[in-house]
Amino acid sequence: QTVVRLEDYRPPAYLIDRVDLDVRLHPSATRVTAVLAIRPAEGTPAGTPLVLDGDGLRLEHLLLDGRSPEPEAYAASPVALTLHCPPAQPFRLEIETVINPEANSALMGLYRSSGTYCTQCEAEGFRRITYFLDRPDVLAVYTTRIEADRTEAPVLLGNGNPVEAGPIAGTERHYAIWHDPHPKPAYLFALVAGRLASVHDTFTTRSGRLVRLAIHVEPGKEDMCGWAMDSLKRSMAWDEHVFGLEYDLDVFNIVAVSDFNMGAMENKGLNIFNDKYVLADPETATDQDYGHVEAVIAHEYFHNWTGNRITCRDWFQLCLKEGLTVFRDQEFSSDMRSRPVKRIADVRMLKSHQFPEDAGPLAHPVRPRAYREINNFYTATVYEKGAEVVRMLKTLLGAEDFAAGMALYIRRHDGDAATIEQFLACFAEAGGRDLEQFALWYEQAGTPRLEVTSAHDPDTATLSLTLTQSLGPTPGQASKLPMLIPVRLGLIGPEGADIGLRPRERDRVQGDVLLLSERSQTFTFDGVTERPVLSLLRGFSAPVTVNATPSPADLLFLLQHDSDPFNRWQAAQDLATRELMRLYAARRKGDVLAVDAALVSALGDVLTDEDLDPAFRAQVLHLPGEADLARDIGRDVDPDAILSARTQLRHAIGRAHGQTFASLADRLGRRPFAPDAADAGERALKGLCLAYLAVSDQDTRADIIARHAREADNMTDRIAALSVLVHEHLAGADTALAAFERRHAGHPLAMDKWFTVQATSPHAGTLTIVDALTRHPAFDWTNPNRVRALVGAFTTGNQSQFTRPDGAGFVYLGDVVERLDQRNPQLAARLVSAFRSWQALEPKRAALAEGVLSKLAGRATLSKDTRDIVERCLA
Ligand code: HT7
Ligand code: ZN
Repeated sequence: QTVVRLEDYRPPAYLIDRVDLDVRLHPSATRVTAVLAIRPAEGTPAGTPLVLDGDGLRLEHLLLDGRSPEPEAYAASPVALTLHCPPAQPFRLEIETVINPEANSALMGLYRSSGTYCTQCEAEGFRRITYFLDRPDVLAVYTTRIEADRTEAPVLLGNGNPVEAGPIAGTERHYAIWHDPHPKPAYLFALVAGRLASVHDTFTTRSGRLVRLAIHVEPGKEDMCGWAMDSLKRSMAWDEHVFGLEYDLDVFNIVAVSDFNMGAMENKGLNIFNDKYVLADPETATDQDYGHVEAVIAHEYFHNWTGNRITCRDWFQLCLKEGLTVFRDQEFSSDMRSRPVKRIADVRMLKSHQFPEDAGPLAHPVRPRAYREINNFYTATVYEKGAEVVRMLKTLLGAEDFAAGMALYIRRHDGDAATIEQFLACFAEAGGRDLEQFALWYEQAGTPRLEVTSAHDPDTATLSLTLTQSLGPTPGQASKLPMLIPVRLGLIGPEGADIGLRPRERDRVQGDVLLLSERSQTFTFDGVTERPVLSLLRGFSAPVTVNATPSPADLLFLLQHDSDPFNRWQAAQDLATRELMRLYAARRKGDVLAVDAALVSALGDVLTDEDLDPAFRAQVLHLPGEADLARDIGRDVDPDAILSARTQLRHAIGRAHGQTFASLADRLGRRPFAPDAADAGERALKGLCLAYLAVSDQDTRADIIARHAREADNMTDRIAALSVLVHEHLAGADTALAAFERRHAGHPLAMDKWFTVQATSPHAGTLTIVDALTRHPAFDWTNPNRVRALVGAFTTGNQSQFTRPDGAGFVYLGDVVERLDQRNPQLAARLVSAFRSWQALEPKRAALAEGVLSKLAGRATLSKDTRDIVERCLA
């Protein structure tokens, strides 16, 4: 397989200034005529061949400046159209291809989802539509004529602004022409055609442009678009207000489709979404879904500037648009909701998805240097760690210089296909900084580890703090250089108040941020009369792990007093993790220890502290997950012992505070549903109370929970109660499952939750149930959402059952991957990534996982996508 390397990047030899597309839609034979205005780039020697990319294409006709070229002047294959000796002057190439959208099960290029024609061109899907220079640094102005049967596709949408539309006389067909004045790479091209219903609104930009907004969905789903529309308008206003960025077309269209490989796509003026991230009503969507819709709508909208107006030079720069845009959507959600709770949720996500990636065979830098299949690099590292790197930049520069850097980046690179170097240069310039060492965050894979030791001297009233960083080897990177790590620090006095920092090394400390740039550095603080408690890495100021060994008393103190809410939560997590590790170690030796009563009591204090936001309380009482513990254990992992340790601690907490859980569950979240952060927080805490109540010794617990499942008037409460019934095997679970199924049978996204609840049950029969559910009428192997909700939830959300000691979970995933691989390689490759931490498992399980991976690797027909992941897992 070919490896693409960053160092091999060369600017394109030819440029395409204009693209005129004529797409005559037909289910199995869509005719695409592309007229390309091409010219040699400056410095291209005359006679340099022009090689256009294709993927599975067949050339029907070719005209060069209006004439058929001689057969020996070109070569056409499914993967390339080559002009051996193109003109040295600008020329026009007219290319006709015929493609089959109905047969396109990979969901890349032009395909059909429930009858709607739609496209997905990122990263390399445009080449499945026509031959093209399908690379992000070739920017063209597109005009698209779409033609289709009027009954089959009354709605015709393209990029940019609508130009004209009308019937085609004497036929059942009609057409629409769209023009996008903003030059763009092919990956941002889109068209949609189908029987769609629409919801409309408007937004007036601050410079007075009236933008017509529309969301297009399957007929009957219009009532579920209100939240998405509201989120869109808030996103547009926020981007103007916070970044000074306005929308730049007269229309903004969003289309929701049910078959989609990822979350959504930021095509210029025509965002296409997985319907999961558009449709929301209280009956079928949880608070979490509302949050996701808001965030994804914002994310795709924000791409209009960070991604579309300024795009990537090549796919190695993917984090340039994705990391930055995730940072922007996180900030948006923080402003819309509780900032600390959002930060906790984001860090939880980073630690559970990105840290394991960084710790295993799939580790790669935020900006990778090589890939075999670019689709496999839409990862937590590029997205979430990429966002953390931007966040650190803001921490290092301060809000003002960061804003100046962003403004310069937009000013300087509008219309460019840019690089990380160019992005960083703007911040270096605006902030007057040297960011050379900081740039290592983009280059070095792995999660840095910080060792912290401190010494307090009451005689001199000084505190010295020594920070030592290390970064282990990752694939292709044996040794690493020290990074620039911003460590936000608080010192807390005995009364619980912050002590002002008086650092000696003033040039290495900015406000409350220590700048760790060497392997080991000591920071000295004066005026510290009494031993302070350290609050390290406040707000999770860098994506690192910290080894500081504070005493349990100090952690309890932080949980009670830290002025940084993030670190209060972190202290609870550290306490719980420590306790779980102790219980785990004992269970591995066959012992069962008593649970630490101080931890249980401290969590009870948080639970009943009415001064704290319910959402925050829910986060504190939510114990680290099984996969989080596995990651911290790191080697020779026994998932069954993890599950037992976690279950033991949950039971201890449930038993100690059973009454409180029961009464809170009764009291909380009783207002009629509204998707705001305050109400959502109450529902989160209520759900958590039900989960603990289930493992308490309250006699009526099963009845109470079953009642919650029965009487819930919204999906958040219903699914929370149902999960508890099913996962705890309580009486009433089957009845509640059946009731849910009856209620939501006609709604696939709601049924996905029903699949997920059953797939994530930590009981021995779960795999058999998962397999049986694949034959349920609501399940569909061809729909990625269904597959992810059932099989994906089992492999990534049910550690103990996926890693069953008999290896049946691994074999099952291997079979599923083989089954899906030819149909939808991207989906298969994502699913097989669940093996990424196999080497950390205890030897017997590891050998079984390796066996399945090796068998897959031996399949001659494996797709490029899946083979890439499998072989990297085995390397
Ligand atoms: N930029 C979009 C990425 C995406 C994608 C990539 C590969 C295959 C299918 C895909 N669909 C969407 C989404 C985003 O990050 O905004
Ligand atoms: Zn994105």
